[in-house]
Amino acid sequence: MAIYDPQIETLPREQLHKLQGERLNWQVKRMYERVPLFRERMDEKGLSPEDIKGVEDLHKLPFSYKQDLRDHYPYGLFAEPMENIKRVHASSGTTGKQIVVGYTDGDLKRWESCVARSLSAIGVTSSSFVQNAFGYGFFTGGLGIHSAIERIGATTIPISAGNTQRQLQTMIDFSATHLACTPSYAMFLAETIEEKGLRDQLTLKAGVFGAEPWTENMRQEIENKLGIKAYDIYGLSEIMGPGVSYECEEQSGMHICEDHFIAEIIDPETEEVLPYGATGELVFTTITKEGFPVIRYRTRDICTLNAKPCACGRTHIRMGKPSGRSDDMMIIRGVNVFPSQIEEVLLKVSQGNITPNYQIIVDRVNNTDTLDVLVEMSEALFSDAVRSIEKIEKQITNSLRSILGIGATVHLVNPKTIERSEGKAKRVIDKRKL
Ligand code: DLL
Repeated sequence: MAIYDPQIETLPREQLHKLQGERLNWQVKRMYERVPLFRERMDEKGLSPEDIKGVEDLHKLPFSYKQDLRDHYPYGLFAEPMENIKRVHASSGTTGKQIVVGYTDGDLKRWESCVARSLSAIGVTSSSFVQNAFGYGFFTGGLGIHSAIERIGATTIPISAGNTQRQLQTMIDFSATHLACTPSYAMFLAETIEEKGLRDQLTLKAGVFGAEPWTENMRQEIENKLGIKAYDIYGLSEIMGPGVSYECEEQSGMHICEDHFIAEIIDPETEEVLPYGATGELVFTTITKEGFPVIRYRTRDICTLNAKPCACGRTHIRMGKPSGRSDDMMIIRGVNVFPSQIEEVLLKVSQGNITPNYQIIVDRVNNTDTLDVLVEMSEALFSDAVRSIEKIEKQITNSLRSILGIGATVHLVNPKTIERSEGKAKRVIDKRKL
């Protein structure tokens, strides 16, 4: 598969490190002059831009947080005058007021090139047809992918998310070779294609999916049902949008565009920087962003970094699949519970009996928190004459109790009964907050 920007994507690490240092110095100086909140935080630490000589000094710099964007809503953290801001995007997230980010012309071009790296890595060329089923609008998925398809010179099919019948008709009639959307929507499309027996009419070769956590299990299902290769792409609005990192043909971690972003992993409690390979919270510093740059931004995404050389030849480090966000944590009967823990249990007991479609429902009944886990059984189990449903429910309940330390009620439900999503899946319904 072609490397979009070989000079940068395979730059020897010492040179990359040097480039990052130069860009970091530029950014810190510029933000100190232009972003009052950053200057205040530097002053509080008794730091001046001259104290930052290179990447080795990064750990001295103050962190930044999602709350900062809310507190300075909408434009308070921009580092360019508004006449240089060419586009804004916004994200409402699952909690709280929406956040707004802004891009200069240069930012939009750099974003395009990062996503173009991802699309090239999955085999998109000027003769491809890319069906872009990410939502267009404030969400960065639609327009972020769109510009890169145009940049590569492939044919864009800008269908946006939703309207599944039309998606399938278009995919077939317009000979789509590549698909971009959330993994949950890809699963939904794949199931519908299987149900309608349309697989033979597809010309799809590969797809790029992201914007939410997804498991290797989901990857398998999408690849098998659609007969394609399914690649991961990661990003967040605060840093840029899709394309902060992307998978290559090795499908073993996502290469971070390190010429634009410096990644660190920290212990979210102690804020200590952890070595490569350790699991912790991902923190990003944007070293080329003009409109809305951030230093040491706490993403809340939990994952690992891998600095081992990749067989594809790219030198940029890889991040593992984020397993979820540290702020996804629920407190149930006084116990901290992460959706990813529940997902892990489901993966372990799966063995072809259950599908990756599940939903967690938390409620409060008679002043006690309740936890219900709904999991769709597989078609095979559904049509199994012996139907060992109760046994599997019990097995999941026991595993959940030993991992979470609290009881949960597990329901194996019929295939295709959990609501499907056209965008990011809603895995948790916390009725206590409704
Ligand atoms: O989801 C940007 C994006 C669009 C990425 C299209 C990939 C494809 P936000 O809406 O700001 O931006 O949400 C960002 O989504 O902090 C992660 O928690 C999660 N996320 C994004 N990509 C992945 C992924 C877009 N590949 C938040 N795997 C991030 C796991 C992901 N989680």
